[in-house]
Amino acid sequence: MVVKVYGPDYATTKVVLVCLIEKEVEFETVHVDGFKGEQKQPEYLKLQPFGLFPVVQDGDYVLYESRAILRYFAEKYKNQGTNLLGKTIEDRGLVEQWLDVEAHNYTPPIYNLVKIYFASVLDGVP
Ligand SMILES: N[C@@H](CCC(=O)N[C@@H](CS)C(=O)NCC(=O)O)C(=O)O
Repeated sequence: MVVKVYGPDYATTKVVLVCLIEKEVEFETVHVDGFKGEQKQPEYLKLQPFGLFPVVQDGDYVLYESRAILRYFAEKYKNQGTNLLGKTIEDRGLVEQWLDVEAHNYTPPIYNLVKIYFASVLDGVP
C-alpha cells in the first residue's frame, strides 16, 4: 500500500518526502492548506491531535512528529535505498546527535523567524 503524507508542499513535510525518496518508498501526498487552517479541522485532528503537519499513514498505521517518521522509515527500510542510519553504533550516535541538534538548536529559532515573516506578509507589511 502506498504511504500517504499529509501536509503542504513546504515546511517539515518536505523532510519526510526527502526521506521517502531516499528510501525509495512509494508515496502520495494529501495537501493540507496551512493558510486555510485545514490542520485545525476535526477530521485532521483525528490524525494529528496537535493540529500540525506532517502526518503519515502507512496502511492502518498513523504517525506524526517528523523525526519519529524519519526514524520509522529509516528502520523499516533499513536495507532499501540510501542508508540513513550509518553502519555502526558510532554512526548511529552521530545521526541521533544531529537530529537532536536540528530539533533543539536549529528549528526553534528558524521557526520563530518564519512565523514573524509570515505574520508581516499576512498583515500586508513588507
Ligand atoms: N515537532 C513537529 C513540529 C510540526 C510543526 O510545527 N509543523 C508546522 C509546520 S513546520 C505546522 O504544522 N504549522 C502549522 C500550525 O502551527 O498550525 C514535527 O517535527 O513534526
